[in-house]
Amino acid sequence: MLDNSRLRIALQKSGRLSDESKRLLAQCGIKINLQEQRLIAFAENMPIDILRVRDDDIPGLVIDGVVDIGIVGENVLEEEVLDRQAEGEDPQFKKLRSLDFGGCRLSIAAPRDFEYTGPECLNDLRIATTYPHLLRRYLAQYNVNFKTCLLNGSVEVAPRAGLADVICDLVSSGATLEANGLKEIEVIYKSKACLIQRQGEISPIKQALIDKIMTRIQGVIQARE
Ligand code: PRT
Ligand code: ZN
Repeated sequence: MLDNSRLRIALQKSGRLSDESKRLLAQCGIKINLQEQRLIAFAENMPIDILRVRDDDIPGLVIDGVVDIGIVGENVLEEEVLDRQAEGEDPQFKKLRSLDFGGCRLSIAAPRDFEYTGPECLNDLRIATTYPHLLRRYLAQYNVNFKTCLLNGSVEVAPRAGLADVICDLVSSGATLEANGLKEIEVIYKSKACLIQRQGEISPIKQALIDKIMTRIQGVIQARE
């Protein structure tokens, strides 16, 4: 077991948020020796342990109180919250702040020749996505029913492969959609990376450390603006 007196921070191990997450902690003065294959890393100059996991696991680790704080995309966080709520849970956590990286949007995209006049056009279509709950919440506003094709990767090839009519996936530059003959027709959620803390009691020492990190993050982000 990890030492419970040390602050536990969950970061994405490798992916679009990992470099910026590491850089942010480094700029806050936290010295971490990250060895590529290790799940856990220890800060040399502060009582902090870093857990390096898949981004999808971070909201659950915070909500379940396994780690004290975590950095994750709001898209992944919100989907996890909706998923747990659908299971009858009441997931709790504190959002400490949005961060200045990981910006993207979750959008519905259709083959270029699709004639789109509004969300109603999507009624009864099959939509490929990794984010079924965010998609359902959005389309419910328009009373649109749809069938899902759940994919954790390669979502953009689903229409061409005949698996789905349209997709709902993350977009940043739009190049992936373009390369797959798709056009963005509806932005359903705008996301950035954010810092979250577990709910519940925390030792004064750990809380003081979180407060110190928050003050430093504020300074780092302000200096970048
Ligand atoms: O292995 P692990 O599960 O940890 O990582 P992952 O592969 O699930 O996630 P990863 O590293 O791709 O993304 C982590 C987080 O980065 C996401 O949850 C978002 O919060 C954020 N983010 C920001 C993005 C993008 N931009 C992004 N463009 N995540 C994914 N993409 C993908 C998108 O899915 C599509 O395939 O990039 C492609 C589109 O990019 P453009 O530039 O061509 O539009
Ligand atoms: Zn992931």
